[in-house]
Amino acid sequence: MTKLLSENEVAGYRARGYHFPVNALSESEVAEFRGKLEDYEARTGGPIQGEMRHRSHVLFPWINEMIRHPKILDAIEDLLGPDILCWNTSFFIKEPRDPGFVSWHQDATYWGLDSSDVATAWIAMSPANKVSGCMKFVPGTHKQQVKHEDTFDHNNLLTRGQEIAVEVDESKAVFVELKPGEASLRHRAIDRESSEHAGGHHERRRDRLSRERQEHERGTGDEERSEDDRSGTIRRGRDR
Ligand SMILES: O=C(O)CCC(=O)C(=O)O
Repeated sequence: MTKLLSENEVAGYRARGYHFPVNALSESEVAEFRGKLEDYEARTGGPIQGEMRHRSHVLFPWINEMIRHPKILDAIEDLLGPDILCWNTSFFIKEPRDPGFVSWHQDATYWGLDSSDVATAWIAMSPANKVSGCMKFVPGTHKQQVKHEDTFDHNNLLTRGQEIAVEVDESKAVFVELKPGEASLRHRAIDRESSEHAGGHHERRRDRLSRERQEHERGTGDEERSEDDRSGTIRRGRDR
């Protein structure tokens, strides 16, 4: 029996490689979490930067609280089972008129995790839509891992500008539009990208995502992965 998602939603996730929207945080919870991010940014004099954007559940108590939110855990349990470890958390924030974008990529190619029991919960803390540069997914692409190259484009929000080196059928792409408090769940190998914020008077796109994996999953010794392993935290179930 599932805890939050319906059997159909779980089947859809397995077939397409993603599911959204999940009604995760209430309006007051989003307002509280946003307030905490904005307090931090006001104290430090600008948008959250650099190392603070990653593995942030070990840096900010409120993010540690957010990754343990029962709705997120229930949805992840429906996909991965009861032993859940949060392996990493990141912010991908887009400011209006900022040229930052995310190229077409699959996380699975450079994470160095050896199992597909890994899902990402992406939680919108402000509207994620075509204007603010929401993500796009290509359904079904999680079934095949493809070759990537590093572009080092300095506007690319990925560390090395990793990009899929074969053609992506963009005509099939689905815009992942979310309201504040909603989440998307996605498989680690889904093809995805997100464009720059279109600017104008629209507010910045804020979000936070956490990478979840089943505790029994073992790695391949990749260097980026071992840094994340050191900050992994059990959220539900047991460390087997
Ligand atoms: O938030 C985005 O726009 C993209 C995030 C992403 O692709 C990632 O986490 O790898």
